Amino acid sequence: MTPPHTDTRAPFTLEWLNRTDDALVLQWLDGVYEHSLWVAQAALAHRPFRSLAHLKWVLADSVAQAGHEQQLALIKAHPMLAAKPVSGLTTESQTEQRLAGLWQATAAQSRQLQDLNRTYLQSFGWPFIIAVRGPRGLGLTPQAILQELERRLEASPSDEFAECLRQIHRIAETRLNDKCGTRPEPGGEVWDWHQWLARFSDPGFAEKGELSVSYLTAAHQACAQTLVLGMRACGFDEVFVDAVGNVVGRYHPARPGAKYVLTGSHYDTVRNGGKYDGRLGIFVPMACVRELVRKGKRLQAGLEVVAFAEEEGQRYKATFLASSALTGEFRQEWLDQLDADGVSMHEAMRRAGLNPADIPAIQRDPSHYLGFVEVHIEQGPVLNSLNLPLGIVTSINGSLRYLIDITGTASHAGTSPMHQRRDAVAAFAEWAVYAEERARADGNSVATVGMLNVPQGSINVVPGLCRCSLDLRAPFDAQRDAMAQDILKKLQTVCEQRGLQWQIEETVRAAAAPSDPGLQQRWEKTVTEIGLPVHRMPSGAGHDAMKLHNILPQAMLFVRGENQGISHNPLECTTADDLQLAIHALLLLMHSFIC
Ligand code: HGY
Ligand code: MN
Ligand code: MN
Repeated sequence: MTPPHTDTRAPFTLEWLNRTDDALVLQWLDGVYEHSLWVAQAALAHRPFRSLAHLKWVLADSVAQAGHEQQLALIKAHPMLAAKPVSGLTTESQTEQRLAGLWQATAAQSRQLQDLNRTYLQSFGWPFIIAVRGPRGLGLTPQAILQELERRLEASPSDEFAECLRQIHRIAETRLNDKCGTRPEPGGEVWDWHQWLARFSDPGFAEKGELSVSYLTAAHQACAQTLVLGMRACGFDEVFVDAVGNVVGRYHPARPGAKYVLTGSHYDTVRNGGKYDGRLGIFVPMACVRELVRKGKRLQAGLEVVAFAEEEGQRYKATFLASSALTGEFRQEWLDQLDADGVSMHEAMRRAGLNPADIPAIQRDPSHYLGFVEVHIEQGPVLNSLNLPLGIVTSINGSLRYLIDITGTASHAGTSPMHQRRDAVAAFAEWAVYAEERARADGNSVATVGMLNVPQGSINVVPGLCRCSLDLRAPFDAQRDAMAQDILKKLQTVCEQRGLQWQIEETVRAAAAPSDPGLQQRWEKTVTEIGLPVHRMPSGAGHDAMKLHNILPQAMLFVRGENQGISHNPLECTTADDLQLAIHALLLLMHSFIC
């Protein structure tokens, strides 16, 4: 019996895959992993496959379980990327390289590709591998491929080995999609929505093609308007902007008066940040509502999606201010905070047409909701290293943030003897190394000085003032506080020993937020229903969910990041396929509420 899917127009059936003898299935899977049928053979032992997502994970995990030599052989089985059709290329590779426009590369690009390939091979001992169809699945440009090749030349051999395997699994994923005649939609459209919203960026970043959207800037307001239009286009029953700039969409339940599930995430970004942090948790539920509207379907629970206007704390010291408004924790004194240009939050709101007097009315009545769920890109390497598209968050780490001034005496760099200096930077350096060591000692705590400067510093002046930030996080508040106590005590000791002064302002105190067991189990059930293994993990990053935690049960779903999960960085990325799975998971979760 010939595989029904050799004609890719035929619908893929799991039943065929699970019921047919090995030889035929292997014939069908041949080519998914380049010249490496052993991967499919290893995967067959894990039948029955529960879904296409499960098949993809089993194949990837079969490679993960293989030894280093077999993995290296798999990498080496791939052809060098070429800017022209070369003999020996598999049909799949030819299709992919053609799709990427590699064969239309300019002569200069071809030469550069050959040179970089050669350098890469000499550096690592295996060919450069990239899924040329890219995270969207429609193909990278030759220029993008060359940029990636140049960037990855700087990686460590171990990171590059892992990245090549990830790229091979991504190649296999798109090949399997082709074989099954499936497309990750609407995941691909949602991927496009992220690119679209990233067009808006603040001055000083936009010109460099970097993404930075701080609270209530022109770019931020353009994002808000785009989200309003997007939610309306998806078919929400109500769409409005509230007094702190949150964009809210509500999709009513089948029965008037039934409760809502609250979901959402933030649309502001860090400076030169990624396109998916926050926004993914807005677009995924928007796509869910659009799917429901297209089917004319109402669920037992309503869905309220909040695009939070501010979470990152970039423009003002206050952070999570938007979700704080929903929980009734917005502090009036925040309105007097000034940004770097001396513009108060109150003034920024006035300029944006927002009325702070309306902020108290934003507070939500918890009795109207079943809970808060947030879908968020992982912002870390775990899911990427496990070849898992989705992860279940067990708890969000507690965090503390401070702004610190270390004050010594500015003096002549040439005439001030070393033993008579009151050097603010030297004091900072001694303290910062301790802070790193103290956090590392816990094993799962983190301490970060993300901002550091010497106001009015000069090259030939001993620094009299050093200004920095401090971000401390740990899975449990007691652990976080013990670390903070030690690190701040050390600051005092260092300053006293060196005869310096110090000032410290706590700007954020966010308690650790364990997931609600019931909501977490619902996420786990959706991931199981999708056919994937359940991986539970803490969140090192803070999220709006930790604020909603104060008034509602909450739980989060993580989506795998590409480029080893890097985040708060323009390399932050996820794929159309993983977005598709996140949409599927949220729809399943929403259907699970009987109320
Ligand atoms: O810092 C955080 O963890 C979040 O991205 N605001
Ligand atoms: Mn962030
Ligand atoms: Mn975020």
